[in-house]
Amino acid sequence: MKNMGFRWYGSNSDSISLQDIRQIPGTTQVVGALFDIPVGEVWPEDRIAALKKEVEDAGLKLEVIESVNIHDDIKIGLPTRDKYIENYKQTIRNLAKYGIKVICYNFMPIFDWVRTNLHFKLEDGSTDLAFEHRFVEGDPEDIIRSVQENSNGYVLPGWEPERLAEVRRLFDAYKDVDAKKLTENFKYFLDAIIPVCEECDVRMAIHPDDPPRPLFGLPRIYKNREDMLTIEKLHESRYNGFTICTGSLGENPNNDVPALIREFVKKDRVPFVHARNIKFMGNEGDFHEAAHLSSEGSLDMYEIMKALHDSGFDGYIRPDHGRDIWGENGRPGYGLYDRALGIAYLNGLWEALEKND
Ligand SMILES: [Mn+2]
Repeated sequence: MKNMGFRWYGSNSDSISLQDIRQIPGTTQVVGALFDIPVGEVWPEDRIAALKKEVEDAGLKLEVIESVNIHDDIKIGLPTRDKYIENYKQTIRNLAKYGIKVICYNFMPIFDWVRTNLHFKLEDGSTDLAFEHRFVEGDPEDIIRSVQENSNGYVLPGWEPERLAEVRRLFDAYKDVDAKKLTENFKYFLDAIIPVCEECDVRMAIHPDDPPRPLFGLPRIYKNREDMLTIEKLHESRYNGFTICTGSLGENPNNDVPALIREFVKKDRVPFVHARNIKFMGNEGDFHEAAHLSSEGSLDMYEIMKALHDSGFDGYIRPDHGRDIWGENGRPGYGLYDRALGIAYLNGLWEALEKND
């Protein structure tokens, strides 16, 4: 696939080098970000320029940013949101100057993705991320402690210590924000930024809520097809797009992921795809992540790639979380080997689909 990418955390905080990524066959894009800029601040041009140069010097491209996170004041709808929205608009303009085409982001309150085990052991001895609902029925602070104790010293996206320290304050701030209010605040944000995106040719790609269900009593607004129909209408524009994360959406067995791809790619609303597999276990909605192959999980990755192919998808795609294999003990979900295997597999499916035309 021409725009196959690999998520990278930067030379200071990723054990994987750009040269490692360059050596994964059929990989052209780095999906990057400036992880140390506090949420809500403008991304400085010189830092964007330096990242871009570093990636290009390694023979790769930087056209997708994941993520430019959204300040909680915007999601809560506080008066201070206007200041943060202005900053966000300036960040979009700054990124556009350096050839960025897609910004992946999410609109989840307080937490980014949630897992209850970062080292779930599979039969073959590899480990991956898992989610079991029974572990999140209690106090959010229990799960926070568990994530911090199990992340191998890495800071996971959305789980930065400075955010977690104020989690109690945030829960209080969100107490009057239900799904309706969150959707209104989302529309307010989109109405402000999408005209800038149109002007700069940068497409927004919201990531699904992960897992796609309410947690700790907090609302979730991108869980399924119905939510996608609502979101696309909040601001009608191809610049108001989706990241289709096959794993996140697939974590609800009622979501037909290939059908969602066919519907929304045809509507030109899918600039970015995360391709990964999950395997259901135990109670409904419980799962562990899996190698990318259809045979290893509950999702049919051939049907997913076929849906992309049949719909004429020409956006950006990357493998999503991988297992820790072959003795690798890196950032949970973001090791080198299993994601590289994922790319080889996805590219193989794609070649077969192309040649079958
Ligand atoms: Mn994803």
